[in-house]
Amino acid sequence: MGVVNVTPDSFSDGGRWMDPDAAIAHGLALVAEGADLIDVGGESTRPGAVRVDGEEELRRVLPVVRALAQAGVPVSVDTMRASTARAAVDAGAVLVNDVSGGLADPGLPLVARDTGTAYVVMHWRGHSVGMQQRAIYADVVRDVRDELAGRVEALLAQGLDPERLVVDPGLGFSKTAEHNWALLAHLDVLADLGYPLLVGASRKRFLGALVSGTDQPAPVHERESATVAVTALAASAGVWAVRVHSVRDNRAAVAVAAAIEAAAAAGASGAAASMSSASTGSASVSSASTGSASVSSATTGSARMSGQT
Ligand code: PMM
Repeated sequence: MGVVNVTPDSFSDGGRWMDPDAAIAHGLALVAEGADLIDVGGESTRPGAVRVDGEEELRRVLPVVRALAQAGVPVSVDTMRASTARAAVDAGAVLVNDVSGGLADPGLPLVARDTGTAYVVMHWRGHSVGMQQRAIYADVVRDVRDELAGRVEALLAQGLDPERLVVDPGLGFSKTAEHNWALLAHLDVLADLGYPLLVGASRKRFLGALVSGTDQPAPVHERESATVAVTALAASAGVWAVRVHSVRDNRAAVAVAAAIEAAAAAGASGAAASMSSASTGSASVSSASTGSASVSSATTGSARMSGQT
């Protein structure tokens, strides 16, 4: 999933794609690099960001969603507003990426329900202002899993189609670096919820801190290699998609994970005892990607995670 933020203030690409023509060209360039899906957003969600009003958000995203959809690109709309989601779906978006998981605007999941659009349920505890004060967990992996399970249950009660849900741990949203790493270390626990997983680590602050080795994170443009490493490991863990700002190298990382998975599976059929642990490891990838088939086809027509960036 390639990101196009039509915002002046996103931490990574803020201000670069405010002009609709530039945003559309960028989306097409990401597709040329290998993206299967383009996520278009008009509101920054970085820590401390102030909300943009609905009309302005719509003004930013709609021409971009419409043009990309008309060009045949599977488009996702990154929004917390029902009105924006509705207009974007009417303009051709095939997925609604709600970082609030239905908490910011209870009408938003209903747009997905009523239009049969796929829906991303991200783990979220509140809006960007004050978000990091909510980064308090007894056990972050268990708490995020349980809170996501609660959201999924509520969404199913609202009538959403379980075949069209994707869950996302929401890295960086009310989470410290330590929380993000713990969640990445236990993607299997989140996959056990039974839904395809989306992971958005791209260029985030915790990667900048890792690269610099200090409290002062490395600048955004120096976080790409770490992003690609996360992508390889997340793909190997069986995620459905990664949400990234730059596609080419992340696409290669997904291909590496898929090639190793295929080799492990081939080795397992040769039945050397020493291969059994590798093949067991790959089994979860296969089942996670099998589980994602319906969402993949709902959004991109693509069969499995190895094609998703
Ligand atoms: N992160 C951002 C925005 N939208 N959506 C999902 N599903 N998951 C994420 O982790 C996520 C998101 C913030 O990053 P950006 O400012 O670069 O878009």
